[in-house]
Amino acid sequence: MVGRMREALRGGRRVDPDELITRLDAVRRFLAAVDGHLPDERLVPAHTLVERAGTRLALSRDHTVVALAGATGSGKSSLFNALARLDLSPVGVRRPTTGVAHACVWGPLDGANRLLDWIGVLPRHRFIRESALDGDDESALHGLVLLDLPDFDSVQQAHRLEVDRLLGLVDLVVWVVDPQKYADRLVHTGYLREFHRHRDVTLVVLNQADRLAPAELPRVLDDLRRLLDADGLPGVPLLATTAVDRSGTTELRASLESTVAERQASLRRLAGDVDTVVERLGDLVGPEAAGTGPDATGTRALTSALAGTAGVPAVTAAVEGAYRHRAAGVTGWPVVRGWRRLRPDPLRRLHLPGTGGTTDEPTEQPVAATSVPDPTAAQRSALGLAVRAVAERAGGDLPGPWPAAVTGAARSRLGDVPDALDRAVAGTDLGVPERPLWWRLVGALQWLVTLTAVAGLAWLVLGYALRALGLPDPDEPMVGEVPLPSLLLLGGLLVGLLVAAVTRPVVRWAARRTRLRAERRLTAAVAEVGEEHVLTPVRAVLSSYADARDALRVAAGKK
Ligand SMILES: Nc1nc2c(ncn2[C@@H]2O[C@H](COP(=O)(O)OP(=O)(O)O)[C@@H](O)[C@H]2O)c(=O)[nH]1
Ligand SMILES: [Mg+2]
Repeated sequence: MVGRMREALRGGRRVDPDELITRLDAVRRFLAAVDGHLPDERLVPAHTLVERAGTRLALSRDHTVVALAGATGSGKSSLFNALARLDLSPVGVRRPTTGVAHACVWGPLDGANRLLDWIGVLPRHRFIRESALDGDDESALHGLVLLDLPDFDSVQQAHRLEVDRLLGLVDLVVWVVDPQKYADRLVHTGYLREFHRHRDVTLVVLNQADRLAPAELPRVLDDLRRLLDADGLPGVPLLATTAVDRSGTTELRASLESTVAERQASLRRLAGDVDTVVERLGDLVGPEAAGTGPDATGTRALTSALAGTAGVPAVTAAVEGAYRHRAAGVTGWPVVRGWRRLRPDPLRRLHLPGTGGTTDEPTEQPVAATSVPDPTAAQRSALGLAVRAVAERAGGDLPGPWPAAVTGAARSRLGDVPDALDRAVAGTDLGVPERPLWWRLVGALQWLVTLTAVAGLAWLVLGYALRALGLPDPDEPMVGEVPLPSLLLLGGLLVGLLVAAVTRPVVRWAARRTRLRAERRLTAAVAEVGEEHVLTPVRAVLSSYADARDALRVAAGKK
């Protein structure tokens, strides 16, 4: 019987300490990855586990903390005393309820003391087994720290809370039930079912077996076994004990001896805790990894919304206008150039720095200096929609609270966007030239032909004047059939018109090109604002998600 018992306990999985530590580290990594992205209340059990496991593993691997838990009067204290072979814990008849745990330590108390400090058993409720006589036949239990818990069905809530707290800390739980109350709903639904992930650190004893007729015992044990199966605890060791009889605890003692010898209970307990935590966190990550980040469509839409908000269309229209305005000022017919220059330059009206072509002023200008029109309400809401859309496209398929985290990240720096856009526009070299060489050449040509025409005109006027005054009229030189002064005047005028006719479409074409170049540069600048203020935060959340997912997979014990 004892042999079978040992087999039953050894049947549980072996937990490799290194593997357990790897899994716990993965839970820690998970918590670091999701920090700030997921609601804290979902993470409490994982935080508790990480902290508790770290302490438990650091304290003592040589001790096995076993708790006797059960309802009032089931015989926990009697079993505690019987196992300790001492009358240490107050038994029901004298003191029906105690709100605190009592501990008995087998072996030297030193190492166990820190463990008990952590568990929270007061020094005056700690007992040591070894110093009290008979060293040898107790040596098999060396390393056992046995706890007599308060009743979990106590009328005092403080006692029940204390039981719950202690059940979270111990390595192995011995559930003590008695023939009257073994089917009690509270123990099954309230406790045993909750422990189904801790099957291999759970033991059930039917105490007060002496109160049953020998023929009845197997029937009650069968019935109890059935209930345990229904609790999700199939195969947990189930023993019958009699606390008032010395030989009535032999089996329980043997089973505890093998548990202590194995030194697996604390590891199994924590492994079960990791299982529970991982299972509860399971819905926070999906089966598939998320995409790599915001997609091209969403990004394009975001950039164009940002461009609208930044007033890029107004600036590029001004760029084209400014090019034509300036070109006309330099290449136009000299007679009307001055008049043209009186009209304002469309780009200078925007007070953008660096609009003087190649001779750029420093780009770090005060933001408020530009007069780019403020975004309209429609543009602002278009930007809001684009930000939301980019977040939804990037994180919409993620499980649980993640889509909200992605959207939150996308919007997190929206307040800084207007200033950043102003700086981006102000800092962009729009590439509108002041007086390129070809303008000046055309301008010079225009001067030349105009002067030619003027010279011709003057010559003609002079000829008429001389004739009118009856003075001798010098012979006008002839070019073919045409007198030279008329040729100069008409030719000058004609060539001037011709140069203007040829220049105009070239200027228009060059203005459009300049506008497109400015548009490209501005788009790149506002795209960078989007990258920094919207896409980077989104990517950070997605990468956290990937980390969390990976960590949880490791925590689950999967390779
Ligand atoms: N006949 C019999 N009585 C028991 C046994 N175990 C405990 N008792 C009695 O049951 C009552 C409650 O025991 P106690 O150890 O205080 O139960 P606790 O409330 O679970 O700590 C006491 O009167 C014990 O003497 C047992 O195995 N057989
Ligand atoms: Mg008691």
